[in-house]
Amino acid sequence: MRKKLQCLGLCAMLLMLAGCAAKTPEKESEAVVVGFSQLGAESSWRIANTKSVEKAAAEYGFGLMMENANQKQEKQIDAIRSFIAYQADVIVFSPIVETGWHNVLTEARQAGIPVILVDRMIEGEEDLYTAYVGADFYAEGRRAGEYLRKKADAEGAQRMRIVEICGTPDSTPMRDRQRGFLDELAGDGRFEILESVNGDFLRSRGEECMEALLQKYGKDGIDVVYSHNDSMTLGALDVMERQGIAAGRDILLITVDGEKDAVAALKAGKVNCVVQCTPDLGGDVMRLVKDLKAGKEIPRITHPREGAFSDLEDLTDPAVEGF
Ligand code: GZL
Repeated sequence: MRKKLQCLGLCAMLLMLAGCAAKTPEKESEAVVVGFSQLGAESSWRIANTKSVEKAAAEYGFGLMMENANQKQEKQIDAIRSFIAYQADVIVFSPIVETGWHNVLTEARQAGIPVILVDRMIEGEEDLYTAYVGADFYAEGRRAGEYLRKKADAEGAQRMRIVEICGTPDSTPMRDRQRGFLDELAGDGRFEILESVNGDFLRSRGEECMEALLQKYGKDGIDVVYSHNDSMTLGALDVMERQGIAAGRDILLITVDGEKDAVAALKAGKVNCVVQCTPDLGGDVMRLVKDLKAGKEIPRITHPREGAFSDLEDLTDPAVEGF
């Protein structure tokens, strides 16, 4: 009996070793599993970003476990813990806010799983993530301010009263789009920020904010709306049109993202400046995953190329298009 068991044990071990030996490098790359925690589906930008990550993972032959947190940080934390339990090869996530990640990212580091941030940053904790792929939001804010300075020059405006509709509080795009805009206008006495309100990157909240701001300041009391994303801008546009306000003329509109509807509104003269923020980050992310798994050094920060379109330039250029 013992002999028979020894023989079975030997066969089992041989089969297991054979299985391991069958893994070729190509097979290894197909075996790469990426855990992706997406923060939500709050805007066209976010939906396009999710599609970009999914498409790139498929192109690289990586397995992708994606969890959508529907704007809840605690759901992102749960998702990251599930990726750790599954022993994903790499964790990719877009932190909805910059703080509150220390414990879960420490768990990922203790599990030996590298973390790549996509689209948004976290505050400090530099040793808890390997790389960041996403926009330079501060530069986006400065581009918005630069446009407004040039517009004021072109129009000979001596005073511009600005209301700001902001994105999700404590998020990187909100913080840095505001900081870049204010820094660009600092010291120029022509510009006055009347109020900054939270629109949470949502179209419905953008509508509510615009109604409240018009109620408070009147349509003759506001010269410029600076909105941190197109979704909120399109909501604000709806309100202006309902109230017979000539958006783009009576009140200037500066927006960020560059989705098709916003670029169409620019070409129709209803929006004055669209600052680009590309959602197409998946290719850069998955290239870094591949290099990481190959043991290569990867860049700490990867910013996509971005610019801006405005009514101060030729909008018939075919390059002026949205995503
Ligand atoms: C920017 C991204 C922002 C977009 C919004 O990279 O984080 O979040 O500007 C989206 O449209 O909701």
